[in-house]
Amino acid sequence: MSVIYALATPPAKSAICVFRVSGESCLDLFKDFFSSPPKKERFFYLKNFYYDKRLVDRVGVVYFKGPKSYTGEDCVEIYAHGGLAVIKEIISAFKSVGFDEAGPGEFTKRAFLNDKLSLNEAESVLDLINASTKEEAYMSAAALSGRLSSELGAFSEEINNLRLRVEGEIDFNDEDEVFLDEKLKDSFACLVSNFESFVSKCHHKSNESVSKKVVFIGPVNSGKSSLFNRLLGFERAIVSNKPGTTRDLIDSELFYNDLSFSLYDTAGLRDTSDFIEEEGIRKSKEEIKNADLVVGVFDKTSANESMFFTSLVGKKPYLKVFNKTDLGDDLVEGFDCYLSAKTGRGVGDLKKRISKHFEVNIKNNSIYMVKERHIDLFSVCLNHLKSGFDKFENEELFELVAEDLKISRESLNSILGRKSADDLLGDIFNNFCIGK
Ligand SMILES: Nc1nc2c(ncn2[C@@H]2O[C@H](COP(=O)(O)OP(=O)(O)OP(=O)(O)O)[C@@H](O)[C@H]2O)c(=O)[nH]1
Ligand SMILES: [Mg+2]
Repeated sequence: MSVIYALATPPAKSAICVFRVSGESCLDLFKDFFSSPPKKERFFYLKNFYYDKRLVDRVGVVYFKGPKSYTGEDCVEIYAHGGLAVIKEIISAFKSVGFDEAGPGEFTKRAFLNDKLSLNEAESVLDLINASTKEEAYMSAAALSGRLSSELGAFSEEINNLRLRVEGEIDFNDEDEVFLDEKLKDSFACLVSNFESFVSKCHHKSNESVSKKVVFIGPVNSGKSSLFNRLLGFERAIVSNKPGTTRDLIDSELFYNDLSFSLYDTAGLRDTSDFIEEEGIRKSKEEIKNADLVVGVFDKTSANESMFFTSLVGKKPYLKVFNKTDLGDDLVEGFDCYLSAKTGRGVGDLKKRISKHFEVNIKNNSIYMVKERHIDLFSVCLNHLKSGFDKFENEELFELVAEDLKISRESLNSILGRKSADDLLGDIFNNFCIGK
């Protein structure tokens, strides 16, 4: 396999950037960059990195000799200063000696192919990176730690043992003696119930809960940008008493109650002849389609427009907010929240409502985060275990029982990645980021 490299940290200015390199004997190619390449494994060196005989940076280097590395191959990690020019020069240096840029998930794919991770563990790496709540992170870490794989492996073994015992019964029945082994029946029943309770400990994150996009809409001057800033806790969007201040989409991340949301401030909607503002309004309407939750912001003067916005939002989840309560005007009925972006009063209630909307219903006994693919295979396994047990109890052909057990076991082995088709691996690893 070729030697691959990737920037494992974001391609942005930062204190430190990390590069990973993997491939058999890749260390040999580092002699071009260092006056003396690192020799000792797993030791943090501080060395001058040269490209074209010029000093690029003084970097940290760690060498992992395969198979004791993430990918199972020889690996080198470089910790450089996170300047864009430094990043660019290191990439040029790597290319000059023939390193290939890694594709999405290629490091983890190699780790899987070299038996460093099972397939489901490799998938958990992505879940851990994408976890946006504390609970999701803990469940993904539990799945990645190997505990899920060993539970699955134990079930796979148990099913196999049971199948061997059932096959033994087939020979026995050949002698025309129908005799149901009660111990075997108990083991079978126990396996079905244990597997059922194991499945209940696995949590599947549906795609809807991955994105948490909250879009603020409303008439001009209602205080959308003020509320957006108040929620973020800093002045991100420009606020002014001039209607039509916001003309483009502005987004920012908000962390609240272990959840993170993307908030979008939009241009207020009104009839306008200004081309730029019109474009902003078009984007605001477009953004409603992409939203997971829409927050309509109104004040006393625009409250009567709320019906029009309700029709615009259609079936999307929608919270209607009445802003500027500090002005002391009479409150208009029919809103979900009454608040003042200026003083902050009532804003906590809005935050709670937003976070409640996205709360993932994680069952109390959930331990592992799993993929839809796993849930589908769990149900194949469970259905065949149950139908095998029914056949066994009804003394149907034991060959059919053995076949059910065989399919059950195969479905668990597919989760672990034992005998995986190439196209399945392609689907899984293409969702990864470069550098993982
Ligand atoms: N008294 C009071 N004034 C507010 C409040 N929220 C916003 N304002 C004022 O209302 C005006 C408009 O605020 P913005 O936040 O720019 O309103 P917007 O909805 O983003 O306006 P556009 O971007 O033009 O659509 C500004 O003068 C704000 O200071 C509030 O809670 N109380
Ligand atoms: Mg605005």
